[in-house]
Amino acid sequence: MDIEITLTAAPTEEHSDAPQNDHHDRRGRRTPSPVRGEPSTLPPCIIDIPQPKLHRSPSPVRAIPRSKFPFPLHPVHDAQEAFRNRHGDVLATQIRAIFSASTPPALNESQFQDVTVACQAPRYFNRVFFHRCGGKPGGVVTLDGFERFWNTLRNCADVEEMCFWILGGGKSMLTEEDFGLLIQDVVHNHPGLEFLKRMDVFQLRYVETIIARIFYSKTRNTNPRMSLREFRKDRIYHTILNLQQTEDINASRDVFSYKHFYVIYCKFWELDSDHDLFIMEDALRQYENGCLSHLAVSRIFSGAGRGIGKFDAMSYKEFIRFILAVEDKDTPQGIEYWFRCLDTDGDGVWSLWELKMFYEEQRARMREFRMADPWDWDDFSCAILDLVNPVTPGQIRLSDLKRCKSAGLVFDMLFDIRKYDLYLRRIDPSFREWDDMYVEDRETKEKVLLEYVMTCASSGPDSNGA
Ligand SMILES: [Ca+2]
Repeated sequence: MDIEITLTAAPTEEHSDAPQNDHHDRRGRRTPSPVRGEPSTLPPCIIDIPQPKLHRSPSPVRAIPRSKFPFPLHPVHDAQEAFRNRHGDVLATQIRAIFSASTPPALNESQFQDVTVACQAPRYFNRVFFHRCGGKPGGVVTLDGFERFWNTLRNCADVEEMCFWILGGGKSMLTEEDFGLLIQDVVHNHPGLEFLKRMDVFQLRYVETIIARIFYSKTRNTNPRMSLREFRKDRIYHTILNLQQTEDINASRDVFSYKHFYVIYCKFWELDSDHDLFIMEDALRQYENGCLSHLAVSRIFSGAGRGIGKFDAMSYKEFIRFILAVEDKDTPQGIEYWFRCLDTDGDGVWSLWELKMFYEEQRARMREFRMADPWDWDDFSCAILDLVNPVTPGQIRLSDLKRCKSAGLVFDMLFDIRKYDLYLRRIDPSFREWDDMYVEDRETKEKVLLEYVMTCASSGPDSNGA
């Protein structure tokens, strides 16, 4: 997932996900689509399709044995069968040969890579695999140690499930700690991260950032544990596998991007003035020149965004979740984060009185910054309801926001004055020409980002993170 950080006063593309056929006037009001009458769904089928005739089988009906589950846990197919066969004699012979080539027949972490590769696990699973087989730092793994752990993997359906079990050491759910050795292996051995070798503190922050991003991106991110289903859906195995195929870790725009990490950490470092790795509420109000309303920041510190208890100081890990949510409000994770923040009574519904509370502060700030004439509440509430089009009139639910495709704009209209101002500028024809110079060319945007990183590098934290 890309992190959209606004680097300069230049507008960005943060609302590029807005619906293509929805057009809004200067106040965000929806205006008719230029494609008039375009249906939102497929037309009803009017072709008379002949129904297939049912044929009774002459053979007697056989009773189908009842299963313990309504459906098989794993679909049986050729690839699965092939994988299980590989767990058998062929692989066992290959692994024994690797161990017997060493005298005594035990492998250190580096030598164990041959075993990891033979088992089809990605290269960067080596350290955690070595550890699961009984290997200590600087120690060795014996064939017995390997076989003891390997036998617990025999029922895995495929290599993805095998890697899940290696990470958790046999647990059915993964925690953030389970990813520690895996990410350390990447940090210590990826050629693209050679420059981090003597920067212990940055290594720690980088590992922390990646793990926080992995768990933020998962389906149910308020649950601190990850299921096999989530592991598969988020394609974590594939992300790790891709790492060994690219030397430039910034070439990928996934959770391992060092560029993203640096921007996130520099933003935190700017606000954490005493560098104790905690940010107070007053400091977070300064984020991006105070773009967020005080009420929104207060709700963040109430823990509402993540469904946790109130906290007085925001940790670096908490800040990562915040910045991902605020810079990419249109993702499912961002929508859920801000929906909970604005649902002040926690009843799962945005009532109009809750929205009014947020808009009153936003409106006062718009006047303070001399932005375009702010609407009065009646016009504003109509515009919001028009944008979201909730199933129940006057009540906005999470499902309404996810469906409407304009959630990011709705959030900006309610509490993010910086992005709302950028939106208003972008839809104003007098700003178009200037806007096009900065945002239409993706390469230009990348350049701006790199310049920002370089600026941060020259004035930001040193290699000790202080
Ligand atoms: Ca509510």
